[in-house]
Amino acid sequence: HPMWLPDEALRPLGERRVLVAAGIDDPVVATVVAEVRAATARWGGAVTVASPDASLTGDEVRGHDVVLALVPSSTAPDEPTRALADDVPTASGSFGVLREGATTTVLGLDSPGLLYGLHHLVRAGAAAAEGDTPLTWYAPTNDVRMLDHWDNVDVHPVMGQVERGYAGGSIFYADGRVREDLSRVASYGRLLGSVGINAVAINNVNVHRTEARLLTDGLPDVARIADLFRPHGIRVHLSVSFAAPMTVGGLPTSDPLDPDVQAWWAARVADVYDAVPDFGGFVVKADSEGQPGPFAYGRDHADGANLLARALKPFGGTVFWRAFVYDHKQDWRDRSTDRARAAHDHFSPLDGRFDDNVVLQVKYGPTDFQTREPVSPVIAAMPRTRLAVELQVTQEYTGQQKHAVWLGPQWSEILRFPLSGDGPDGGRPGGRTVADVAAGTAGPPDARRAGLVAVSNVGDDAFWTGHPLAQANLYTFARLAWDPSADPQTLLDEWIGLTFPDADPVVRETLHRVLDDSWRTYEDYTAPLGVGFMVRPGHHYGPDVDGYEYTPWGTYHFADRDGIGVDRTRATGTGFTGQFPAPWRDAYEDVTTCPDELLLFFHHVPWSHVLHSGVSVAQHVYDTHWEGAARTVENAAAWDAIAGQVPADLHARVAERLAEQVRSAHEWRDQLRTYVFRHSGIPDATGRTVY
Ligand code: GCW
Repeated sequence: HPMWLPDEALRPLGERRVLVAAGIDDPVVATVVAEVRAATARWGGAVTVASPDASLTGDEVRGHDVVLALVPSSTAPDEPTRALADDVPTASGSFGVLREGATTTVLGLDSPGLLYGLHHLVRAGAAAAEGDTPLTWYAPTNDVRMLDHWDNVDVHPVMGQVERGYAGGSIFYADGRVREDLSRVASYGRLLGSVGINAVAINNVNVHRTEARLLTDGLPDVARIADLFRPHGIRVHLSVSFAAPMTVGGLPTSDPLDPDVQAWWAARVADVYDAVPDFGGFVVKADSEGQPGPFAYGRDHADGANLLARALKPFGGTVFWRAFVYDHKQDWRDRSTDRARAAHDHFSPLDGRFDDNVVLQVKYGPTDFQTREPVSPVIAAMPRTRLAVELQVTQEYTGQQKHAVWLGPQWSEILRFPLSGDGPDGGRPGGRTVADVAAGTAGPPDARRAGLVAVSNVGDDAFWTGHPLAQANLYTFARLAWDPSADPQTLLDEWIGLTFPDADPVVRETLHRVLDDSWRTYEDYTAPLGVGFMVRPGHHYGPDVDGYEYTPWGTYHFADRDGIGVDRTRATGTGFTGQFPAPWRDAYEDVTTCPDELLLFFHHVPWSHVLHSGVSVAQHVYDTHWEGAARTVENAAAWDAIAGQVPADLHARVAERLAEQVRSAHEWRDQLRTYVFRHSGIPDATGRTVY
């Protein structure tokens, strides 16, 4: 399945006379030429490839409908150069678009910029050939636009081939090694390049035995994978184990301050760059969920990250060091330990100690990719650290690609969240948002930029993502990584337009209807009011209200006959609210100003507590679960009604998943409503069935 690049989506471009004036020996330019060649061959247009040095006359340019050129090649005192203004952006990947007379000109600042400019035209479709527009520049907000794969080389006995993967096996690995046939990887690279992704990590952050050897014996295969991503402007990264000097290298220690350990990493990195000259760097999960780390040697995470950063520095590589560090073996009887506090407790004292080629990779929330969490206070606490925000495109806690849950609104809300502002009703204009911190624009002007990282939802499934509609999540993430201020609805529209280019308007309406509010619908029938983890332990699918209540994982809701929720206040609870900057530390502290949707994350309240919405906590659960489950039935019916208007295999796959969503949503509905009734004794005021 071609996802958002079916042949038809390239038709408006393929029907034109296109001139590409750029050096074809650049692999990304070669991709641009190949795209244009294929599209024009298919749709009847024509392509001319000119040397970048050829000074083109105005007539030569005007003889084409579309001109694709690099900025440096356009400095001759002729068109299209005279349009070049001073305000050319500097970020790699930037491009300008101009339309005069019958010619649309795309100027790439560099070869990725040319590729992104090409796909800008593809997205615009026929509209790209209408009217005159002055030169307009487009620059990515984030330098880092990355996807992490949690793919294992070996099939893991519990987690399988892809940890938290809901789309079949890995596109990289099969039968315990890197696949011979990597054609899916080539297609994937093309798709990602078309939406501006520029970095991929190809193995799980939980690094097991075989995977640790990608760094050594596996390098020729890593190089094969890098060769397939390079033409799309994407650099390959590896997740590495902090204990590799011992487990792979045979040293007696992995102490980051040990000179032999430092020399070992320096030598490994040199080998990696021999094999992959444009290697991106490492991703590291250390001292987390059993992964080794610097704590074993009494060192901190700055020592650990800088060890790897210094090895990578001479080659221009980056360390993505994850802040997902907490005690996963806590005692549920101990009410003072709060998992939500852990990342801030560990990392905020280290601000300013990380080398400039370290990016601290912070999950958006303080616990773990739940449907609803506050933003992580770590994001506000590290002004002297490059920081990337990590999202989860793979739907571990949001329906596992069985439920249609489009996460664009969730991500947009997180990215727009004002870390400093006037209060819960909205930020002060000019206040720093999560997106500003990730982009690096909140810091000093010379601050090194970072961006967004997400866990990919792709596997070897025919539709790539298991649920075909989950492709919209991958698309939306990539486009938000380019521009976090983009309206998610517009991005969904783009995705629909590209993926279903010939569809009847009713198809577009149906897709919007099923997806627009799907995140809130999912929230409605699953975990209420910011409480999380009411899922089946282990695989995390389906309801289990008390499943995690007496486990070591630090994920409790403390429901009893009187009430529910976690007291994280400074006054009487764990003090987590104190990790937030003003005004949030006070807004969250006070039950009267805490937003409803986060109430149970911050407070333990009686079942009868009345929300801002005017209903009690108990009644809120009764209502939202009933209504959320009912909406899944309406969505399934709406989808049935467009049978025959989208490809049959795709229609069938979505229909099968929507049916499972209906079943599962009713299971959630009935368990949650019944749980609340049995614990609180409060009846549902509407008299609907509780069991
Ligand atoms: O959400 C949790 C997952 C783990 C994952 C971990 C992490 C890769 O349940 O499967 O491990 O987060 O982000 O490291």
